[in-house]
Order: sequence, then C-alpha cells, then structure tokens
Amino acid sequence: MQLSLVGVLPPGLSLVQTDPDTGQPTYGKALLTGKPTTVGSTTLVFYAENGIQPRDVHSLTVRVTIPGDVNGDGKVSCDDVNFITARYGIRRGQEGYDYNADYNMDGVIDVRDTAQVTPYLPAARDASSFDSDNNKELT
Ligand SMILES: [Ca+2]
Ligand SMILES: [Ca+2]
Repeated sequence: MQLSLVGVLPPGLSLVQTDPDTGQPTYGKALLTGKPTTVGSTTLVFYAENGIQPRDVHSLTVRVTIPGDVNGDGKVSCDDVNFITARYGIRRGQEGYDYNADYNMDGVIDVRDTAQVTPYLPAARDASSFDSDNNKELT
C-alpha cells in the first residue's frame, strides 16, 4: 500500500515511511515525527492506494500550539485555566466536550487537566527561564 500526502507539513515535522531500525519501507504505515517550530494549524490529506482497491482518502488537521495554550489565542494565561474549568465533568462524546480542554487526553475534563496547564502560566515560571513578553522559554 502506498501512502501519499497532499499539503505542507508544519516546519520541523516530517512524514516517515521507513522502519527506523531496518530502513525498509513501512508499507501502509507512516509516522509524523519531529518538533514543530511554528504555531499554527494545517490540514493534510492522505491517499492510500494499493493498486487494487479504490483509493482511500483521509484528512488530518495538525494544530501546533505553545504548551498550555488550550484556547488557541497564542498565549498562556488564566483564560486557559478558565477554558478548562468551564468544562469540568464533561466527557468525550458528551455535548460540550472540547478536546483542547482535555489536556491529558484521558476522555474527561477535570482538575487533572488544570494541573497540567497551570505550570505553563507565566506567574508559575521561573522568570530567569521564561520570556513572558514573547510567551516562550529562553534558550
Ligand atoms: Ca491561551
Ligand atoms: Ca482530561
């Protein structure tokens, strides 16, 4: 099976279709790997063809955010915590579920999600290692 990609991957990401141990093609499997360098969202389209069956088409949206920015406004603030707490108790499949608020992706929005986001709040960071003006780690 051949996988083809239409679209541009976010900078820093690549699609790997070879086994890292053997270097042989991984027919029918692909791995999106790397560390994205730019915040944003892009939709990719994958075509799977085996030469026998009709072409199978799937789309995938890759959303790159800064850690802790659950509401997607480009910064980490109390609004992100409020975004989560406003959805406490909502489970995957229920009305109002937002996967962005389910930060640990365990299927329920609760205090555990808040606990994973609060360390990214500027006030919780060491001022010597965090550039609050640009909302990113100093390197
Ligand atoms: Ca935010
Ligand atoms: Ca959760």
